[in-house]
Amino acid sequence: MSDISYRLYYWPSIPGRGELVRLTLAEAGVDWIDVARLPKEQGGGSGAIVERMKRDDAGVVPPFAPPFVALVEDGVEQLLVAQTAVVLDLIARRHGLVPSDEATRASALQLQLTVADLIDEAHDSHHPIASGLYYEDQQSEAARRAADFVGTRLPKFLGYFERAIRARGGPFLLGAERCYADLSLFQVLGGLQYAYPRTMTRLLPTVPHLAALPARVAALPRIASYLASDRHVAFNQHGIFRHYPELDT
Ligand SMILES: N[C@@H](CCC(=O)N[C@@H](CS)C(=O)NCC(=O)O)C(=O)O
Repeated sequence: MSDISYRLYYWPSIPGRGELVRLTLAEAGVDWIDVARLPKEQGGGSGAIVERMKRDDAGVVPPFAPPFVALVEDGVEQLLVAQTAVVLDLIARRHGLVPSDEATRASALQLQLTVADLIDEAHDSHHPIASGLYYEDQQSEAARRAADFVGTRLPKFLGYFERAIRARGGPFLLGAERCYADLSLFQVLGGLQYAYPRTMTRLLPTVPHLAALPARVAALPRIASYLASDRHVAFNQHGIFRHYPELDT
């Protein structure tokens, strides 16, 4: 049997999209190195990400942004993949986190990409003009955008995931078995709870199947031990999900 491990490249101090990859690697039960969280003298730090993105290796499509992952088999790097949904699909297919039939695999990817859309909109609710500007420089636009997010878009997304769980009988997105998209949805619901606690307290009772999902994911043995480990990165005010009480109306 070949020896498989992964090298994850993601910003060291925020959970962000990197946490979706960590949850998937943890549930897959594989070894991974969190490259940027290694000390600089061991090739870590954010510089390692930037350097890797700038490399023009023949035959390798360069990543545009983290997270990206290198698959290492028997000590040899086999491939480098970016875009969270593609990364998760790759890991999931190799380690049994998604059924192998084409229709179900496509459904999982559909759900994952819808989670990605929600992540983008959650981010844009506090940074609607530019990621590179401070929140304080776009606060009035953020107030307008967040009002639409909590009033219209978030209820629509949550209602959609509630219907999706019910469509295949639950309790997970694809039915009785968890898949990688459940892990991402778990992370996003946690992020929304962190960023918009008042709104989530109001909305969650309207989506009971979805509201029950986080406890089920957190109880998966590998996820429970990952969450208790120091590999897990908690939500903070620098990530995609930020708590600004004035936006949580
Ligand atoms: N669609 C990409 C988005 C990647 C992304 O926006 N990454 C963020 C961190 S979570 C980043 O560092 N972006 C840098 C940039 O867009 O220039 C994915 O889902 O992986």
